[in-house]
Amino acid sequence: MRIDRAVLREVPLELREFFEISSGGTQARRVLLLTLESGGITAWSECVAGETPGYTYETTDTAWHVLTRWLLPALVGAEFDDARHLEIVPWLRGHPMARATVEMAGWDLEAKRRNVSLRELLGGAVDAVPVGVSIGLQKSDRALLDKIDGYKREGYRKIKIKIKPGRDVEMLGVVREHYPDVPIMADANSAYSLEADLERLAAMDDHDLMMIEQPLSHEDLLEHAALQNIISTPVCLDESIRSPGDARLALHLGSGRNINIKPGRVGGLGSSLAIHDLCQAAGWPVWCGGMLESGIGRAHNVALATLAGFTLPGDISNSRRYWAEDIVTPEFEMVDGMMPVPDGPGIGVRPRMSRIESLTTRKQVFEV
Ligand code: OSB
Ligand code: MG
Repeated sequence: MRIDRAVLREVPLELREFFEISSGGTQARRVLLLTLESGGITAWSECVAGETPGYTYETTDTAWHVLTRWLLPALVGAEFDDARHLEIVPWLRGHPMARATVEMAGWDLEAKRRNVSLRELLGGAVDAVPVGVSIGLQKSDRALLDKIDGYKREGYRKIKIKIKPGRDVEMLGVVREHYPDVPIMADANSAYSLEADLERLAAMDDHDLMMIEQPLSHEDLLEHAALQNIISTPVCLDESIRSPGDARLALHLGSGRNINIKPGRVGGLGSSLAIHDLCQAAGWPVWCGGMLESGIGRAHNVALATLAGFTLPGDISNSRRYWAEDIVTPEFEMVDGMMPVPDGPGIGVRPRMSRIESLTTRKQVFEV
């Protein structure tokens, strides 16, 4: 099989509401969409890099650069036995989100070549996955309570609340007072340090949280292990896990009790599977995170979340939680807090080509 053509597009999408985390906010994403063409098949993926280097060092623009300067020129014209392993430019260090863009389109391509769903190719067995919602920092406790109320009514099975110093323990206490039984977790996006905030972090134990996600530095597994030894709330790792090697180290050190897997953050679906397998062997649950994806990235995430180790609800919300109108048909919409898994070939949703073309602000074509 040969990659005949690759097209990288930049597609700005406005979020229905501002999404704020401890390191900053997002009102619109400049989504990079990749199509790979091979033998008449078109495969799709989305790059999850954000506007600023506030979650990781990658941004939309670094990913565009790495993809157009190195990854895509090396890919087009190359021959592969199995599109799940588009192992190209082996000397290129880092940039997992740019790399994952190619790798994930490869999985869609391989699934379509075999005429199976991405879920089936990945080895997932279920036809729907449990769904949670991630709520950004709100202006007031009242605003947060209203948001939770709405999402609870919609049927979300886990409510994730972004926190930062000053908007944490007391705020979670108010939430617990109003909703004693709702499955709640907090995500700090690395806003704390062990040295300055141990008392605050330990006080989270009072609020019966499912977990606290990435409280400490994005590259410190030792401190997360020290924290997990002190607090009883399970620690979840997000930013700290960039590869199966990081996961192995976290398991060895006891840096938490579960991992949020985002294929973009770890370089693709292959390494997501490896992390899943490592966690399963060690008895750690995993769950699928999100990066405010369009329906294209979401389809990959939903397929991944069908694997047996994904026992906690993912950040895989309805399309309309993010966008007035998604760029795929059908849009993603859960039923009873469960997201149905598309069962067509590959990602199983159809990109709305005319809408995508009309939104595209930047496009680069690579051909043999
Ligand atoms: O930390 O999980 C995170 C969005 C952007 C960057 C980081 C994170 C998030 C989310 C959103 O929490 C999850 C979603 O896509 O719904
Ligand atoms: Mg997170």
